[in-house]
Amino acid sequence: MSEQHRCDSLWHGADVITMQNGRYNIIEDGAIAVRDGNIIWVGPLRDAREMNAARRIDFGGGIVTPGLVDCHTHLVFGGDRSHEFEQRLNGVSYSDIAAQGGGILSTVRATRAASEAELVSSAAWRLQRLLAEGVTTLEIKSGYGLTHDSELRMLRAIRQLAQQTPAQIQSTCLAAHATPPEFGDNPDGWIDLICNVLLPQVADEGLADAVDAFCEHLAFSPEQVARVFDAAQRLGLPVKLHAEQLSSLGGSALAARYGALSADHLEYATEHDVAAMAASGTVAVLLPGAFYLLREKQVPPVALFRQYGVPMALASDANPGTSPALSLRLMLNMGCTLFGMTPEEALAGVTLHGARALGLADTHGSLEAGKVADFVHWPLTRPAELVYWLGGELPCQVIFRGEAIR
Ligand code: DI6
Ligand code: FE
Repeated sequence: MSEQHRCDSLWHGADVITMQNGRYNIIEDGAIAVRDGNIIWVGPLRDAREMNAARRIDFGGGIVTPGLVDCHTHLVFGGDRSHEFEQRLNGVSYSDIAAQGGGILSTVRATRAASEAELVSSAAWRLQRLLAEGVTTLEIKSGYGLTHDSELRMLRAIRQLAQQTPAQIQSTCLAAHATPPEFGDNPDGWIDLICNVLLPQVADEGLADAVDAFCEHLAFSPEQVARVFDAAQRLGLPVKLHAEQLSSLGGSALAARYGALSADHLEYATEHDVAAMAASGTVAVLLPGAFYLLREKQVPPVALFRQYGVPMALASDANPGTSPALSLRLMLNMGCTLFGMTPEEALAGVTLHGARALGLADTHGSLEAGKVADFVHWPLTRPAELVYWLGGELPCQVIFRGEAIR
């Protein structure tokens, strides 16, 4: 028996949906060999006879997918905004709520008032809901602190969640999310502080894996975003951008010029934006939760992304204002029903392309030799069922780094 056939565990007895190259690539009656938390072999069980496995685990039917990836969340925040949701449905307008100090600034106040431990424990509850549905990798952004200290506190809370949770958690600094009230008439002053003080410290302490900004009329201009991206680039941090959510400002083409990992939302992206993203390999992250909650009408240009070969990811955008989403599986359904993605594209969007939007595609997002052994067993017969069932809990067994964790 050669060394290359020795493994810690051989998981078998289910159809394996590998998602290699973003396609289902179904291996009927497949098997996955794991050593030291990594996949060393995937194939039909009948070809695994020579495997010298310390443990063999029989799933007894069903399908196995890669662990799901939620590549865009704002899970860490203080308070919630269910009262504003109710107010809006009782006829109070967004602008009235904002004029009363509500909206994003109400979350900023609650986040500033929370300790790091409180931020961790309130986010942990939401995190558990996502993980219970088979998420093994996710990203969490800062952006509700909007002071030097409270942005750092959010990022430290994210790192703490990463340490205490059996999941891969990436941290993104989104200090350029909104202008803090203290900088009301001087947004450029906040951008200066981000570029010259905050980001250097964030990089120094290793608190973020990427830098994000919100490019929109009600947030920051492409010129302001470019300054943040220049600073990130000097510090060796990859960038991503909230772009073209409510209007077309050319943010996604700007992101592409900086080789961004992803541009996110994109309802108003033009063909020029899409071509630029294709040329730079920037992933289009689609966020149907915010589209749904804001009752938007313009859908992202899915046909253009297909035509230009721009990979599409799907994410929850979990945040207290525009997407209080605790289910990535619901986003799969919405991506198809609202945006016209196919179930195969949607599943690629929460596996391989989601991993790519985090710069993790070499190690995550598909079931292939050399990648981490993160996978999920579902009592289903076809992968489209993951997209098809609307809500309800689907039982699943989650394997993280080769160990069953739920
Ligand atoms: N996009 C959004 O939709 C929000 N932030 C962002 O970057 C809204 C965040 C909020 O309202 O709390
Ligand atoms: Fe967002």
